[in-house]
Amino acid sequence: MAIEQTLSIIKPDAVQRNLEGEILARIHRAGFRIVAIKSLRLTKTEAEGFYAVHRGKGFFEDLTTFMSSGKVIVMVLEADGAILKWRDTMGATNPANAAPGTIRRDLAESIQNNCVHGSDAPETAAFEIGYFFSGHELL
Ligand code: 3AN
Repeated sequence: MAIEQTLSIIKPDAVQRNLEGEILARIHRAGFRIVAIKSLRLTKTEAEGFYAVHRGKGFFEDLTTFMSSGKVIVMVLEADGAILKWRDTMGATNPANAAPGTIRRDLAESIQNNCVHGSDAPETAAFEIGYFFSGHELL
């Protein structure tokens, strides 16, 4: 497998519940390198831009309000096959359907407040990493 980078977010629900440390520990245990990391609060417009692919869906308004409701931790993770590997570590979008031992199964409260985000394909990862990080932050 090739070394890849993926964009990961610890969402406002998890930060609000002080779960950053638990999630970072799982990231390291799973074998990712954290290439870049920052803490920030998205504006509503920035959240809408990030989730532009979901514009028009029923959950778009609530999702972007939620994602701009508090601080998030944004990271670039690197590993062999990082995109799929991080999605496996997160578990399914709906925590009720997520496999045992995954972050969402163990920690998430609902399909919206599901603690973490991960890119779903190489093109999405490139867009999402560029949304938050400049080239010099990824050295
Ligand atoms: P994932 O984050 O697993 O890739 P996406 O990209 O389908 O899932 O959805 C983006 C985010 O939108 C999810 N992480 C979740 O917070 C929210 N979401 C997705 N589907 C729903 C839904 N049916 N109802 C409420 N929120 C949803």
